[in-house]
Amino acid sequence: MSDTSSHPLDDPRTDPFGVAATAAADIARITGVERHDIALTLGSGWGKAADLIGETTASFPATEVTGFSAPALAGHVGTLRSVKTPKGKNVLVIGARTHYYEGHGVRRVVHSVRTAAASGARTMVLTNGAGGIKAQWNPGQPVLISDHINLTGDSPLEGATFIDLTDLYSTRLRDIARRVDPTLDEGVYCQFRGPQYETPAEVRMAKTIGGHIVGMSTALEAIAARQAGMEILGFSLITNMAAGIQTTPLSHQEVIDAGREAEPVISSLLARVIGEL
Ligand code: 8IG
Repeated sequence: MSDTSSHPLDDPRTDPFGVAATAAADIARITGVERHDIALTLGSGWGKAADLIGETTASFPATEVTGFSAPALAGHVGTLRSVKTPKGKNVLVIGARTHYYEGHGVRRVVHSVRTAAASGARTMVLTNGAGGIKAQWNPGQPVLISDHINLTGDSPLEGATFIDLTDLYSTRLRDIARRVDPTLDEGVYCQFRGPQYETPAEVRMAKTIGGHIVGMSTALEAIAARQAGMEILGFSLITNMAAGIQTTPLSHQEVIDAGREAEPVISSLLARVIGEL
């Protein structure tokens, strides 16, 4: 499904950072908050966290902000919020993720991250629902992302932009998260293009090359966040064991159900971690 209306990021002559700056100005105007300190992208299952982080001072459809697209999927809420933590930090909560598999190009995928950076955020917290490869994990379990393997064959960087990705998922922030919950395990996130889930053979490949988590969102966003100079914390909710690790077929409904069940626990975990940032 392609829409025929023009989008500012679809014209290759447009500067994506200029669009992000305009979007940040929109957010400052709508929220009355000049700068945000932390940005949080909510993936499947993480939606309730926003309520626990602090006081929501503004909540508005992402479509009111330059360059944001309407959500492609029910369960992916297209709302942006400004939340003030008890310590007085302003958190921009992004409930509207554009996925690579929507086919709108990587500029639109990372627009929310670039907008968050342009809004002042120095910390980017990325959450997602994903498949688990490690045998000891169970659906409903949150894990930290320690590193990633980008299997999309694409990048948010344009031209000869050589960006270092060492410690992309900040060791410092992971340590803070583990202080809040010492039981948190971590793993390497493999981003597949999707939208189909993997074959069992693809999951075996991911495992062989060092992957522990399979998903469709976070690696491209993390690269853009690093380019913008942000410090990154990544969480995956294991909603299902990856294909072939679990013997039953994967279903979107299973993913939704696991997310709903885990939501109270992981949301409070996330809120406590953000309170420590
Ligand atoms: I939720 O098993 C969720 N997202 N690629 N594989 C991939 N993405 C996912 C999966 C999964 N589960």
